[in-house]
Amino acid sequence: MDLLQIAKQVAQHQQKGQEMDKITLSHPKMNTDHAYEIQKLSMEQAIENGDRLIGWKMGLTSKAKQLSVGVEEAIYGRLTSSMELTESTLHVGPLIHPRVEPEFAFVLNRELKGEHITVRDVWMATECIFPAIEVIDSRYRNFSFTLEDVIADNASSSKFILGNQAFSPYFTSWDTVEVKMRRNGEVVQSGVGAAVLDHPVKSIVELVKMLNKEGLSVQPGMVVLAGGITEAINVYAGDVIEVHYDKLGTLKLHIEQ
Ligand code: OOG
Ligand code: MG
Repeated sequence: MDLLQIAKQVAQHQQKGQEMDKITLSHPKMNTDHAYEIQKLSMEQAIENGDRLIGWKMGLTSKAKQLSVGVEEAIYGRLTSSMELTESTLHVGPLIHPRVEPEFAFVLNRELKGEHITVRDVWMATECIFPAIEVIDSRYRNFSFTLEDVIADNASSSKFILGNQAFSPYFTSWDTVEVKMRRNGEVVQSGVGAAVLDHPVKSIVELVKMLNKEGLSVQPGMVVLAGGITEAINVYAGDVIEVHYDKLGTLKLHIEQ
């Protein structure tokens, strides 16, 4: 199995927003180590083309999300500068079948690494937390994949947007924050912070442990998306998405062609 060759193909499909077949169809022996290596190599392709690694994301951190995609394990992906939306408009023309989900984004002010990382270490290293919306867009047909496929496709990462207001980590108990997502005024998903591994901070602990196995760490200044608080919903040009985070305000995303 030529991992670099596969990674180049994945990178192309990600850049062009084109569907592809599951890698496991042609490489049934691919395991999660191979898959994370493909993820790393494909993101290195993007970085060679001018993109920049700015953080990490956790995915499939809630039971509901695991059930909805049939994958029962948390995964991580890489966030780059080209994924960050700086205005509240998402253009779906270049994407395949985008979905959006509410998340919390942690911004770290010191390195986090090692298998013995604790919740306390994460709090001490958290500069601030933002309410966020993640846009996922699996490159696989029908958003259908195995654990290995979704890891190789950078955990379906596509875009993300942070709110304008940063909050102190001590502002609230993040597991109790209630979240409501509206599409064109109608509530389509609701959830609470505890959906993410009982408390979103645990997702950062989990990430650091997973990265440690690859000899990697979270760098100061990086942003980490902790994982979807509700299930993701499909979005189409013309939609207006509003996510209300109790006590933290509302994020809006205009979906355009
Ligand atoms: C995998 C990515 C999931 C999350 O927050 O759970 C994810 C997928 O569902 O395509 O980003
Ligand atoms: Mg997500």
